[in-house]
Amino acid sequence: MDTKKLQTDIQSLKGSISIPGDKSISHRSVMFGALAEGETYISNFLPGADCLSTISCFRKLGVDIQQEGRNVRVYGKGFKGLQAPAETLDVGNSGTTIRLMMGILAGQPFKTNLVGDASIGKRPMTRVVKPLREMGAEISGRNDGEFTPLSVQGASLKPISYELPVASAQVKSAILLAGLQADGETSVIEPEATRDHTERMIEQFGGTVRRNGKKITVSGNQMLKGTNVHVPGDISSAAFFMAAAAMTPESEVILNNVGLNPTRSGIIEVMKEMGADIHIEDVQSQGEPAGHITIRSSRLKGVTIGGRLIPRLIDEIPIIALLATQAEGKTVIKDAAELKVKETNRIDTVAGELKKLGADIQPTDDGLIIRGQTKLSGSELLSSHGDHRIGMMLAIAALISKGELELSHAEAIDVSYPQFFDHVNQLLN
Ligand code: SPQ
Repeated sequence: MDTKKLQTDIQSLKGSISIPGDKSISHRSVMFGALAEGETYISNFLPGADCLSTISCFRKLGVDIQQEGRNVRVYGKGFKGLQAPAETLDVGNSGTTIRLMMGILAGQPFKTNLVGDASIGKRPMTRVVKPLREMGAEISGRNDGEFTPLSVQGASLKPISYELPVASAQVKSAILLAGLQADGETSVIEPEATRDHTERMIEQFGGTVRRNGKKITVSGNQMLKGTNVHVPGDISSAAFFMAAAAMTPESEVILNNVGLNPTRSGIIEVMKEMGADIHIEDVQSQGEPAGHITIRSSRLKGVTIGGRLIPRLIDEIPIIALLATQAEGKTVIKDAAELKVKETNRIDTVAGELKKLGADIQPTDDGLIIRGQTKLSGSELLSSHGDHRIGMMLAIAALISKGELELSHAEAIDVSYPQFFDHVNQLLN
């Protein structure tokens, strides 16, 4: 366990940084690269712990993957070329790895055992297990497959039409990945639109996907072809510096090449509504839209966030909660009960940790209520609780707090942003 002294009470943030590659897209580029025929070259890959877990799982399935920092070459085996692993696949802390892998493994003619860390052991898997069993896979695990360790015995899959009970890109993607191996057409109907990187990537690798409102359909037995993927910067990582610059006086920060996929960019709309000064310059992109974001300090006001906006900013809610402590008036975050089943129960961890700094924040059944503006200060030990997004939110909270602050389990940040503290220091100098 790493305990890290945090920088507190800063004057301003200035400068520009290149945000590391998007975690969701990095995972998928390795997965599709492995399932495609031929070679895939990935640039600006995120070498965070979660994406490295995905690489390690595919190597155990017989896929040759060369990774040097942000450059990755995947020598694809096609859907029929994966090998039965000699060992259990360890997904570490990564929900995306385990849920999408299950969709892939459901169609493979062998049995695979899957484990993860203690946090993965508490995250619900029935949401993926149920549709994959309907398609014909045999899945067993603790509590009838609700939790890891899990094993997946793949089969020849039947296509299904499946209405998702929760808005989840991971469940949608698992079903689509299984659907690509099924005999016929598989559809997923979403309650609200979620991130569509899987759909975009099917097309980028030469496959076909049909979208009709909230219904997404793929046909089975498609052949995917290896390609070049340039991963844009992760808006979920950029969000920490967008918030930091907006909250600290006389700040101006430029974040280069950030992914601006509309299914992920809810944070920009919310911050604009709060009064943030944000300017976006679009850049050319292949597969995924991207741009440079300039953000300056400004006066902020409270907002209400809920409904279909939630899946578009679900991972940014911890940092939005911090931002709300610096906004005038009340911020209400609702319809976000999914936060309870992330790396931690993010409703409880956000409220509990920000209270240590004096924030006026109340957890609710499906979100948070925050009243601002509060000057933050404290001396109690802060904790990431092993959750990267909580760790980064607290490091940004410290920047605007008075007092001497330390963060325990700071190593969790490596899951999605190993360069995070270097970038904080870069913007302070
Ligand atoms: O991979 P993991 O651990 O689930 O990561 C998180 C995160 O904060 O980085 C969630 F805890 O992001 C998910 C996100 O919340 C990544 C993701 C994806 O790549 O498809 C989709 C979202 O999860 P879900 O459950 O809504 O599908």
